[in-house]
Order: sequence, then structure tokens, then C-alpha cells
Amino acid sequence: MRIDIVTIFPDYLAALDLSLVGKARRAGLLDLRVHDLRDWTRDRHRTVDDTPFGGGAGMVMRPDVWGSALDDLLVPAGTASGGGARLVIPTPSGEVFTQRHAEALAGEGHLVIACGRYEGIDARVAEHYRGAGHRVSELSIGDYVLNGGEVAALVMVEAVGRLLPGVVGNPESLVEESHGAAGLLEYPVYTKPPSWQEHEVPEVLLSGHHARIDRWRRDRALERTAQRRPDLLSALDAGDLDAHDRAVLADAGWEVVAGPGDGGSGGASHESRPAVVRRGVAE
Ligand code: JBE
Repeated sequence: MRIDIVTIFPDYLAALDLSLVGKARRAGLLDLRVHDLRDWTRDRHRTVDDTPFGGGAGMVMRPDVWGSALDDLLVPAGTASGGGARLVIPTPSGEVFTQRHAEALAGEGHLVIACGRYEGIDARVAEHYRGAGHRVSELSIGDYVLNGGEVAALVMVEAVGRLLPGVVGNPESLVEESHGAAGLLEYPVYTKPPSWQEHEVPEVLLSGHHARIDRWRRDRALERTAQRRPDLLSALDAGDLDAHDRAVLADAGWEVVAGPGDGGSGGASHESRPAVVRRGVAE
């Protein structure tokens, strides 16, 4: 996979020489290049931003400078090299980046990540490259404000990089983790020593009884998810929950109810899908 990152702070991305991503680069699994946006400026001051039309605080990044950079880096859509690159723009006004986005991006041949600073990049840039047939993803890593897209780019490259074939030594470790397909948080984990500061490792984990261990782990994952991420429970497919799961959820205050039915709003696909809801909350 090839990833180009464009930023006015290339040094910010030095962390990508380290750890797993750095190893993937050295192994030739990931061709990652960081570019200085100012290399595409043409004025003496290497200007990348200007004041916003319509007024308001802060500065906006100029579309012409970004256009020069992206024209050079985006393989034109529909060329032999695989339909062109995907343009990723980290922005707090994007869709929230999840493991599903990471999986989709890991399947791409070429990503170009455009890191904006200040108040963001002139909106015509995304519009222009979409119009030219590029796939463009405006993505946010969460509901907080950063000073620019660099840290978000680091997050995305790390999340995507570890999914590339050959990067994580044991691909099994990709299967059972939080935000995997099961839609649950990961169960708590323990290692030696079995007793520490009068806290004991749960007995069942020392038992060697694999079926009971699996059940215990799933119970803890369900409880944790109910407590910390109720939004994930609401998104579960109740068809994946067995009687024991439902009992654990009931203890945590959640129940499975018959589908809400088709309210006539055009939601044809799941009209009678059972739903996981907080007990006492009528649909
Ligand atoms: O999440 N993001 O991609 C951001 C980018 C720039 C600024 N704040 C963010 N949250």
C-alpha cells in the first residue's frame, strides 16, 4: 500500500518511523511518504492560508496550493493503476472514523491524506476532487477540536497499517479485539503474577476450561459494553445473542424486544428486527 501525507508540519509525522508502522515501512509492506505542502507554494512567503470569505475567526487553507499538491499526488481516477487514489481529509466535521473505516481504507492501494491546519481547507478542494471522480473521505477521529489534521492522520495510519497483510505477526490478535465484528468491547485481560496487591486473577482463567473461559469473557464483554458504551449495544444484531447473553444483558438493565416495525419512514430492510434496548424504554 502507498500512503502520501501532505502537511505543513512534516516533523509531526516522524512518529511513523517507529513501532509497527515503521517496521511495515522498512519491510516494504507500506510505502509511506510525508510531503511539505509549502513545497507547492509559489510566493516568496510560501503562503498556504488566507482570511475566510464571509468573515469569522481564523484562517482557511487556500485551494490553489492544495490543488497543485493533490494534482501531483493523486493518480488520476480511472487509470490503469487501480481507479486512482482515495483522498482522505481529516476534519472535525467529517464522519466519525471507526474500525469499519480502517478496514475499508486498508483495502485501498493508495491513500493521500491532506492535513489541514487553522480553520480547515477551502471546501472547494473536496468538491473538486469528488467531481474529478476521486473517492474522497472527510473523516473525524472524534468529537473534540485539534489544531490540525496531523494527529488524526497518525491515528488513521496506525489503525490502517496494522490491518495490512503481514504487518501484525499474529493475525488472530486482530480478530478478538474491541471494535471487531462482534460489536462489543474487549473483555478484561490478566497476566502474571496471579495475585498482585491483594487483587486476584479470576479463578476461571486459571482453570484451563476453555468453554468456561470463553463464556466468562463474553459475559464480561457484554457487561462492559452495557456500562461504558450503551451506543454499541443498541447497534447489536439481537439475532447474534443467545439465551445466556440475554440473561447477562438483563442483569445489566438491557433487554431484547421485538422489532420496532416499519414506521412507514421507508426503512424496509429491518422492519421486524429485534432490538436491544434499555429496560423500561418503550419503542
Ligand atoms: O478529528 N479530526 O480529524 C480533526 C481534524 C482537525 C481538527 N480537529 C479534529 N478533531
